[in-house]
Formats: sequence, C-alpha cells, structure tokens
Amino acid sequence: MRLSSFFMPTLKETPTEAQIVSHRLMLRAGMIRQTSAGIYAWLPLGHRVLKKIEQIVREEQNAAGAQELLMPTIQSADLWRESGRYDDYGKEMLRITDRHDRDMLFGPTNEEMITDIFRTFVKSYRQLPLNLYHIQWKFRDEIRPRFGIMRGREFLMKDAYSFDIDPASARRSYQKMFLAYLRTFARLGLKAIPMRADTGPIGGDLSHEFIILAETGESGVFCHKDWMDLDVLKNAPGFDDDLQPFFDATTAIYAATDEKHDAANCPVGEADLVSARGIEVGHIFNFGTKYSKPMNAVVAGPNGESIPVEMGSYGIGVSRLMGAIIEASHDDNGIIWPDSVAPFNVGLINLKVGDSETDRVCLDLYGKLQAAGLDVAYDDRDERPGAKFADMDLIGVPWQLVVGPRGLKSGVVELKRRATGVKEELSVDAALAKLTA
Ligand code: 5CA
Repeated sequence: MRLSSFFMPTLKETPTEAQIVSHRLMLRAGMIRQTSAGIYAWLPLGHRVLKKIEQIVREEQNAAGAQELLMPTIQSADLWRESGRYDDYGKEMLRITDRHDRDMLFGPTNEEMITDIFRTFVKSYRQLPLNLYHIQWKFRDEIRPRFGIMRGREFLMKDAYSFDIDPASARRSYQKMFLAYLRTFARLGLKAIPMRADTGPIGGDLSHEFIILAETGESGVFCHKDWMDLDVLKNAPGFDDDLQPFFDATTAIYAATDEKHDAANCPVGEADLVSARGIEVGHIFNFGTKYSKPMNAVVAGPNGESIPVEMGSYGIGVSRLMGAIIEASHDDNGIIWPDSVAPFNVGLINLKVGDSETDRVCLDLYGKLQAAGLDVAYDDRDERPGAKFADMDLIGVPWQLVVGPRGLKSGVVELKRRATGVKEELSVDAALAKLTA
C-alpha cells in the first residue's frame, strides 16, 4: 500500500474524549471513527488489524475441531421466548419491530438460534460431539459504552457452541476450547489468565473468563503470583490428547474474578496473592441443559431414548482484543503491534521522494517485499522525514526500512525494529534477505 493514496486520517492532537491509551491511539492512528455512542466504523488501518485478529481466532477454533458457520444479526423474539430470556435480558437487548409488527431483535448472543438450528438437523447421539461457531457483530445496549471499542454497543464476537451427549463429553469440549483460547491469545502476543468466573445471564455453573492484566481493565481480579511469569503452554497437550491433566494443573494455580474471589476463604496467602485489574477478552461457559431442555433439543441415545444435549458456549471479544493488545503493547510514540496482527509487516520509508535513485531502490524493494508475501506500507508521501518516522511509530509497524540518498551513496539502508528501537545499517540485499527470511 502506498501511503500517498492510503486512507489513513491520522490526528496530530491527542483526542480529549478518550480516557485510555488504546482508545487515544486508535483515534490518532485513524483506525476507527465513532458514528454513535459505542458504535464505530472501522477505517482501513483498523479494519486490517481486525481481520488479522479474526483470522487467528478462526484458525485456532478450526484446529480445535469447531466448524464455522454464519448466523444473522437479526433474530426473531419467538426463539427467545422459548428459552425464557426475552424478558430476562432487559434493556441491554435492542428490540426491533418489523413492518408486519413482528418482534425482532439485534442479537446480543446466539444460544437460542444455534439451539434451534441444532434441533432441526441433529437427531442422533452418533452426530455428537459437535461444536459450531461464527464470527459476527453483536449489539448490546450497554448503559455505559466507554473506552472506545473496548466496551462498545456494537462489537465483533467469536461465539462457539458445543453439543455433547453427556456431562463427561461436555467437559472435554469445554477443555478443548480452554486450550484453544490459551493458544489464540498467545499467538496474539497476549498473556491471558483463565479465571473462575460468574456466569451472569448466560447461565451454568462452570465458567472461566480470560483476563489480560491492565490497569485500565474494568474487572477486579485476583491471582497467585506464579501466574506472572508462567509459560502456560510449555507443556500443553494436543487437542486429541487427554486434556484433563493439563486443565487440572492450569486451573490449580489460583485465579478468580472479584465476583468469585472470597478473601476470607482464599487458598493463597497474602504474600503470594496479586490483586489487579484486567480486561476480559474471552469467556467460556458450560451450562448443561439450560437451553436444550426448554427448547427441546434432544437426540436419540444408543437405546433410542430421548436425551437433552449438554451444551456450552464460548465467546471471544474480537474487536475488544484490538484495544487489549494496544493496552499491553505501546509506548509514548504509539502502538507496537505484535507481528501476528500488524496492519503491515514492513514500513518502507522513502526519505527523498523525487530523488531518482532513492525512488528506484524503494520501488524495487516494495515489489520484492510484496512478492515475498509481506504487507508493505510504502511511505511515498511528500512529507518531512520526521513526520514519516512519527507516523510509522504511531501506527506501530514492526519493521521500518528507511531508504535515503545519503545511505544509498554508501550502499546502505536502515532497518529499525519498532518494539526495541534497535537500528542497523545493512546493504539493500541484506535488508531484503532479513525481512523475507
Ligand atoms: N454467549 C456467551 C459466550 S459465546 C457470551 O455472550 N459471553 S460474553 O457475554 O462473556 O461475551 C463474550 C466476550 O465478548 C466477552 O468476553 C468480551 O470479550 C466480549 N464483549 C462482551 N461485551 C462487549 C462489549 N460491550 N464490547 C466489546 N466486547 C464485548
């Protein structure tokens, strides 16, 4: 992408309406635009990152054996009357009436709809276990939308739903998602701690929230200090292995949200207990037959008996993750994207647009880097070098390749790593080799 034609409306001033750093940086980098309270348009730079996060989430869901489908955003109220949640959900639900006066709603979650799809098509225990997921926009009319996309009203969620014949099999489905979540967040460069959590309006008795520790987080959390430098995936099993030992060992290290934490009965001594704030990026639930029973989602068992299926649901805040990643990885100059989700892999900075040799080398590098499969932001704008460096730092491109006439005279370009600030001078070929290795 040539920055001279890229739609990236960066801001010079720090927006005053934003209270936390991720929101400020997303606005300054021209990634999002608020269109109503808690509702955002994703501008090209933000959209690129959103799609990359989404893809990592998708790959790990697929690896765990979940199957992707896509359900609509608008749902019929009738389904929610069957489960009893239509009245329970309260003002958070955006209710809509269509032209035939039918009650509709913009889905805040999809337990009812997926249960309806399931009961229509699945009739035998032989078709289980089954896990179906989608990545779709949700709407919750939050009383206090805030912190930008962190607590939006419209937001992108990955939600998966598992169906099993008995509680033991449902536990295994839960453990698979537990592992998939740890793998997903690690690929996003995040340290997520699974914490025993409340189930709220989704229901059930077994539930974990996945929390990124951050001062700006909305949740109060407690955990054993061993979590601080734990490499949780070090001895992780594969999805086809027995997951129980890993699950037991991981959940044995104390971690709980404040709703579940009981100071009087906490198993961890004060000296070892970390009290912190955190961002909830994922939440998984096992709720047994809470929806299958009232909605009559039953399958025939081995002896022909009718068995209500055991269910779980598993959410990841895909759009919220972008804010969490920025909260965890930034400096005074801007965002520091992990390579896995960066909007561009390489920022190619032309220090003197119009200088024929500099232009020639830049265009050559631009072509070769792209041919190697890298996303390149080529800064070919007619701007001062200082402004180009500042923008590239602000938008957080992991590698910056700086090409100018002075360096080229001695046959070198400069390669900078955004995360460390380390710069090195290399020949054009050596820089290319390093970036494409
Ligand atoms: N049906 C279940 C699991 S699929 C469910 O809806 N769980 S949830 O309510 O916990 O939401 C799942 C995830 O969506 C949360 O962990 C959080 O990361 C994200 N999320 C929830 N509300 C918002 C919001 N208002 N803005 C941004 N992300 C949100």
